[in-house]
Amino acid sequence: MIEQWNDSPGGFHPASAPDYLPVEQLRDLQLRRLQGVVRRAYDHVALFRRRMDERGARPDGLKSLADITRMPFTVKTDLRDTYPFGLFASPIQEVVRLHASSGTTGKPIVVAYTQEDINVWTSVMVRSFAACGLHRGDIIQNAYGYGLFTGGLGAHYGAEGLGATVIPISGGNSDRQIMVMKDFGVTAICCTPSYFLHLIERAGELGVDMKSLPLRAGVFGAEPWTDAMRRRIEAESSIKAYDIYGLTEIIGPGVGIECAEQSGLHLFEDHFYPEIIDPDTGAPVPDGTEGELVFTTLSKKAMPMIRYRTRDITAIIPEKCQCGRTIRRMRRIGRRSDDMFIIRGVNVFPSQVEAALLAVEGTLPHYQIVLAREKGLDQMEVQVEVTTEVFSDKVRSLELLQGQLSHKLETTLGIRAEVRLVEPHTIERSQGKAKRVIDNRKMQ
Ligand code: DLL
Repeated sequence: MIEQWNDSPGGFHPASAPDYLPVEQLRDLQLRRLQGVVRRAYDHVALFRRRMDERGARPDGLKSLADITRMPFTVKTDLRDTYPFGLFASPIQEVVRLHASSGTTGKPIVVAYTQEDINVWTSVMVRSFAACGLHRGDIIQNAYGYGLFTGGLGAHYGAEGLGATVIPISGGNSDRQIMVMKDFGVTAICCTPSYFLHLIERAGELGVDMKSLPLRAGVFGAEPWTDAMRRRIEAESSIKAYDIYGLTEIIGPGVGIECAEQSGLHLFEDHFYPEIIDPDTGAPVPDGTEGELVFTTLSKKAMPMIRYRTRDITAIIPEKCQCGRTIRRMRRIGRRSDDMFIIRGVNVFPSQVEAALLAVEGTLPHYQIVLAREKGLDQMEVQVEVTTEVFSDKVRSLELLQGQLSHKLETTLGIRAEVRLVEPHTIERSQGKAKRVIDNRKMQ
């Protein structure tokens, strides 16, 4: 049986069955699991018990999914304040794995998994890969970092669980990545989209034509990337680029993934209950409306999360997906509520800059935003690499491109930005999450 589903692109993986549950059944399952996880959090985690008591929100008061709004939110600082093990709901004897995510400041946050949690994580990653059309016989190069970061091991277990062949190469050493990709006949790669762009570029320099390789799918996530970026990736490598989403606090990668339709990310809502709230008031917003994404883990044992505020901004897509999955979709995450910066009173998100830059021909998908303060005034410089042809062309064409980009940025953002065209390779390449904004204002 198992052999048949998993050897062909159209095959159905049994692990994907919950993707297609009738909605009523899914809601029943979610409610039962929600009641269980809230009870577990209340009984085993002091912080959750105190917060629920303060609000008079008892676990046995949860009669419907809508009652979830009575529960308190959890935020990132709660994980820092209880560092390292304060939110664990299982004794350490039952914890088989720890991961951690480094924040921008201070101590990392630590998360725990029981064996059951690892099994759930593996299953959502199997479902993720299956949704991208991967199956047994695929050779998956896993270039997410192995270690405390969840990307490496999360994708690794998922690829093995799928029955595929996994190459645990981890991030970095681009020349070796390209050699392996070519020599081992890799059919799918997992890494951040920015790192894959770097690999495309490096392959070109090494004389390897990615388009002629068997590589056909990329499972890209861990950082925001636009549709414009996807088009560049797909055009330059002849692969299909899928968006995968997840976060350490909830499980790691595998919270949501695109299917073949590539129109929004299906959320594995039988395990992660999504809500969208108004980030200012905390009130739920209707499907289709943009707001902050909040998750409650429905089956986590070692470290349940109740109404965790991700700071990621998106909307639930109300329409059914063409693929037939019943689990809901969210729009791609273009921004976080905390990656916005303010320039002369105007709110700017890096993703807006990316979309504007890539809309203009002659740019390369490598850019950085540098913020500075001169004489008390905020300045924004957008550095973008341009093709060698443009760069070696007459000064005139550089000026023309610069003018086009300035105009595009101004109409998109509503403010003027300095545009600096730089030669290929000027901007630092990342092996993991790209750093798009350098804010020098605080240092001045
Ligand atoms: O980045 C887990 C992951 C690994 C996801 C591999 C996908 C692939 P953290 O380091 O905790 O976990 O970072 C989580 O990264 O809240 C988002 O802001 C951002 N993020 C993750 N995936 C996407 C995505 C991993 N597909 C934070 N699009 C999240 C946009 C993403 N942002």
